[in-house]
Amino acid sequence: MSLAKAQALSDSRGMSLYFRPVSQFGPARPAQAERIAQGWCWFSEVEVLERGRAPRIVPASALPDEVRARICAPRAALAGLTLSAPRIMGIVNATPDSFSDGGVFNAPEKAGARVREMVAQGADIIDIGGESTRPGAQTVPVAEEIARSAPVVRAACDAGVPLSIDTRKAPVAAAALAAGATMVNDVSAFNYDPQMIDVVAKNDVPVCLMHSRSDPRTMQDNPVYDDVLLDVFDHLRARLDLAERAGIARERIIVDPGIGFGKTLEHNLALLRRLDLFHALGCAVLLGASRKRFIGTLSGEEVAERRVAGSLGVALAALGKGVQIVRVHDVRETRQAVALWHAASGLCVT
Ligand code: HH2
Repeated sequence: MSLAKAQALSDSRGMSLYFRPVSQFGPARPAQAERIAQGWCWFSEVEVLERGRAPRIVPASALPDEVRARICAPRAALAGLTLSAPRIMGIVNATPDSFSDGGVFNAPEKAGARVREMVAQGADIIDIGGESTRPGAQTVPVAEEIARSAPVVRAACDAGVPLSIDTRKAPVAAAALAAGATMVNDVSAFNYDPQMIDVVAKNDVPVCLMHSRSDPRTMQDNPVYDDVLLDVFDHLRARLDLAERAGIARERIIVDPGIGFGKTLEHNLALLRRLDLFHALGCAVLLGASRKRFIGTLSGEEVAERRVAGSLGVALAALGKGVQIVRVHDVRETRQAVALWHAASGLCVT
């Protein structure tokens, strides 16, 4: 029985199959291998995942056509930035309480200078946020979040790279877009503010939809999943469908599994080990793991600023699974690591 027939059969029983391209990279790409998003990773095999069943590996030739098309289609440029090579998103938190750099860049001039410094260090995009979403963080009133973030966007909008506004709130996104931002990063994936989807649709800008569980205040209270990888995939698929129905083209959407947002260490690792599943959504994939708690847990490093090496390890592992964008605090170090990884792996980037 072909896999497509098997899929139809299992769908009729109300079950779903999930297809993960088993990503590889390097110079020895077999002639029959297919390229993930026409980028630097390729695959000859696919892992078929199903709830309650052991995964199995099948040749890439067994992939249903629709899924193959989603995985292999080139990703569109975002705000002028092509995705044929790994991209680095630098984080600028204009907040007093972010978990690793809170209070450091919360004056517009300082944050503007930080943006320019990150661009000089090799950032391809800058993500500016005025509200911490770390576990336990308190919600910031709209006016205050605008007062923190919009002046930073204004001070940085001649920096020469796309600026993204990291917010869950429509008025904050609208103010940042008016000030010169060209992308939206919503960690609630349109769940927090019902107006956000309209702001993105009307402004016709790229948007990152991240998986998260409830509110930052409570998200780490005993998170439970049926199957974290498949649950996160289904959630993002549903958010994508919603976005498309609102007129936001899939090619303008970036998906992100949301490391640390309502996830235990085991949940984070399960997502990281099979990140390449998310290419089956047909969008660019972003990963934000920089300096996060699980890096401290696994390395024994309590101080977030000293988790750079662990963050680089995770970023390179993600890029090796074809993730197009890594969101990081340490741009200089990430740029150097990516350049060396790229050269030493003999990456094929066109
Ligand atoms: N993580 C944070 C904030 N925004 N956006 C995306 N798309 N993905 C992430 O993983 C992500 C995110 C949390 O990190 P940080 O901005 O450094 O901290 P804080 O929320 O405390 O400002």
